[in-house]
Amino acid sequence: MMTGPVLVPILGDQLSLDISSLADRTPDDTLILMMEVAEETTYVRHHKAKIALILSAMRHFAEELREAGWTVDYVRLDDPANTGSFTGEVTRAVARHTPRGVLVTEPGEWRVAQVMEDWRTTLPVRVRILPDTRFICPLTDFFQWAAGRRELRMEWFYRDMRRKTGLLMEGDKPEGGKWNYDTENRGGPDKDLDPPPIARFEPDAITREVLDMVAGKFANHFGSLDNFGWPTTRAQADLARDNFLEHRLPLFGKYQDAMVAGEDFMFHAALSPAINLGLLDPLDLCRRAETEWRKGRAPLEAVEGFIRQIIGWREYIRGMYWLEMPGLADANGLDATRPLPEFYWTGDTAMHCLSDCVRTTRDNAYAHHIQRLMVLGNFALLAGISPQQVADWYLVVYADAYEWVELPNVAAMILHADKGRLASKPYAASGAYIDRMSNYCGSCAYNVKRKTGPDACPFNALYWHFLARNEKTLGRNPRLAHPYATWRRMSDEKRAAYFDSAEAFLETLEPAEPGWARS
Ligand code: FAD
Ligand code: DLZ
Ligand code: SF4
Repeated sequence: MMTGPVLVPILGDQLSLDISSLADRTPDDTLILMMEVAEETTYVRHHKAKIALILSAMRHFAEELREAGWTVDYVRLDDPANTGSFTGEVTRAVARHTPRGVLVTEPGEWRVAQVMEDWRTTLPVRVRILPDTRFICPLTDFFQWAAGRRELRMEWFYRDMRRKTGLLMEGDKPEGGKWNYDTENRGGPDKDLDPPPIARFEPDAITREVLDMVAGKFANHFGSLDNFGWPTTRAQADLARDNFLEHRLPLFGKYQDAMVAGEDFMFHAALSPAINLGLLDPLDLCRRAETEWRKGRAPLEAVEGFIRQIIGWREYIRGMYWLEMPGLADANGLDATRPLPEFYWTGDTAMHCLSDCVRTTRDNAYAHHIQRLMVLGNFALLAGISPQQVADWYLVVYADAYEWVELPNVAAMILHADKGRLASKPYAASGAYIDRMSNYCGSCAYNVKRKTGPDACPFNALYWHFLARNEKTLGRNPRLAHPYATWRRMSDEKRAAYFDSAEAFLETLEPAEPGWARS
């Protein structure tokens, strides 16, 4: 019979003092286990900066816990006894500490949830798995919301979340009379835009040690460590949050869809890495954004847009992940099988929009939403790239990427692999959209106004190729009625020109070497 303290494993993206596994615990009767393990650092070949961020934040969190009086058993990656897996390390810790039970907060990923379920039978002590209360909508509530609905649209979910949290509400009515100010959030790349910089943090001794280790051990992973400045502590995350609220939130709304070459963060928050790690509380962040509006420091359309991303999109995406897994990982509703092009890793393409998006991804482990959706994602959709290969890429390259948030965005939002369970239509767009929302096209080798031929913007012919290719599946979608009517009205000659142009371009795509994403 084991009589030791309760063992509380805390995973790398559970770095919150109010994590549910600690809620009813006291330091004198609890042993916290944190594990750097090869299984997590290499199950995909994460961007170097993503690994550095997570390991540095974990080490800082262990310090924070110790300062708050908790006992932490911290297993480092370079510990010679490290077994390399969560299960191996929890098993070893159980043998070491003979705890009377294991108490853990549910993980963010299906893969790890299966691992934890196994602990119930393989470990010689009782294992309790608690819900992750850092999300505002419990999964049980989400499943109930989804049950029996024919259409699971984010907008309806979002309105319920507004009512539930009271954010931007006046009684039971939305502040300003409208739920959604998206139509006022469509500013393009105006000439004199000068977005204030995001907060960046000089690496301290802990971070420097991790950066050195990552540079050595993961040298052949994608991405650069040169610009590393992500917040790795709660105090830094608070500073990054305040910097955003004060300097960028006021214009966040208007320019949230705009792209400017070299302006890698625009007016976005750049807070997703800290939120997903647990360094920032999403509801607290939304309440602070609301205060900015109530105090007259940020306009309603900016604050509503920001809050919608978090209590709307983020929560909805997480609910959809657990609703649709495990099938979502293999879904391929549009039968897309083309391999991922090599330029997603190298940035080596004459398409300026894509090369700039890959560059910021490599330099910062970050691209903002509209780059992920309407450039990188749109291209993958139009070119018919395999959802599993695209999902692997997104999971590798972004500092904020965990499968629960990456996969629904990739497979469902951009690639329509779920046949429209999440989004009523694919976000397919030709070059005209990118030209309107960015300054990329002015300095591109391709001509965005040209529809076909070798110097025409590839997005133009690919757009029609995509619609034609998927007419059986998408041709009756009411939200695509207009483009399909245009396609059907086109002369055979024009259609053939689009088709040939797209095919000729697709022929030129070099497939990526296997091994970039998974060993
Ligand atoms: P902002 O634009 O300032 O938005 C504020 C916050 O809203 C974000 O920090 C994030 O927490 C939340 N948010 C906004 N949109 C979404 C969304 N669609 N899903 C979930 N949360 C959202 N986000 C991730 O956190 N991890 C991912 O792996 C990820 N993969 C994506 C893949 C694709 C194909 C697309 C289209 C989007 C993806 N997103 C992902 C969502 C979004 O692009 C990022 O959350 C955002 O770019 C993060 O930067 P930010 O903090 O500056 O966000
Ligand atoms: C992503 C990641 C990486 C790179 N390394 C670790 C690690 O060494 N230890 C750890 O606890 N977590 C790590 N993580 C985050 C986990 O992959 C994440 O907690 C699970 O995917 C569940 O969401
Ligand atoms: Fe991208 Fe086409 Fe514009 Fe070039 S012309 S930047 S490929 S949208």
